[in-house]
Amino acid sequence: MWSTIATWPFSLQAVEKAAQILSSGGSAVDAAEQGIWLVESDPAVDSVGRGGWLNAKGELELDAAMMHGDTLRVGAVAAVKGFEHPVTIARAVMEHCRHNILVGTGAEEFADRQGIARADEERMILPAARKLYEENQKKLEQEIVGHDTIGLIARDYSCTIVSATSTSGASMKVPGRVGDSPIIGSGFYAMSRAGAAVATGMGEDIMRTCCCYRAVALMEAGLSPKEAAEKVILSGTRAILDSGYYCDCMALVCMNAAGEVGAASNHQGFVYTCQREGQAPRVVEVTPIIDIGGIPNETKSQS
Ligand code: SD4
Repeated sequence: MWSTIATWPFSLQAVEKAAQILSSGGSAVDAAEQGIWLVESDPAVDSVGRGGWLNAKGELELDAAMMHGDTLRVGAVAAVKGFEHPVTIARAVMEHCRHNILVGTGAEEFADRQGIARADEERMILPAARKLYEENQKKLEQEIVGHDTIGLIARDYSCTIVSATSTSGASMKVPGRVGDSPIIGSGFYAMSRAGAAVATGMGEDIMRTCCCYRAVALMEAGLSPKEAAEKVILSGTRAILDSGYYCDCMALVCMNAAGEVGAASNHQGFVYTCQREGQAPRVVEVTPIIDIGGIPNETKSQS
């Protein structure tokens, strides 16, 4: 049975594309990559690829990753500039590089050697992102909002599970900042015999709690995708709050080895999309397992 799940309502187009590929016998790798392409190119999605949030220097730096659940091979790129499809560079790292993660110019030069096309700044940085950047410069750090990732999991007819991510990361981030999305075990993980997970939310907190590997380990131990996601989000949020710091948004979507899916969030408004063999695509709003919404943020740590 094929199955796919992804983060946020804007992932519906990606899930539908992935479903089309999976249902016609395509691979989970192709489904994840080509699904994510649509979101990376969509100018209406302001947190992924083209049109994404800018960093503190007004540049568009992108993070992406892919993991193959049969081979445990990983490809990830961080702080990449001038490419419309960082997920394709991540796939190329996974398939053709002896390393797991490449950053900045090293990733860009690797992409050139792989024949992946560059995109010029005019296409990638859109007027709305520039305008927001100007407005954000007048704001205090704690007033700046904006980050979201497409994380997508696909399972094909061969029972291979692949996870992949793509994001422009946190708006006004320090140049060179790497979020969770290209970090193995934090922003993504896949092991076909156990399941897969992808995360969205504030990368610094997701990395502190290694959300995705923990969720896959819990599914391997027999928890359902929903139970695993809820346990990880609840315990991670509590651990950060108990340490005396503000905990930012974190959400997870999970798939087990059988292709069943589930999700959890620590805030209102998290939505995922999914589709599996024999079913129509669904858009699902997640009831938070713990809600950080009402928690004051004066303890928030920034540097
Ligand atoms: C990051 N986790 O770079 C990403 C952004 C995100 O919802 O997913 N926000 O921190």
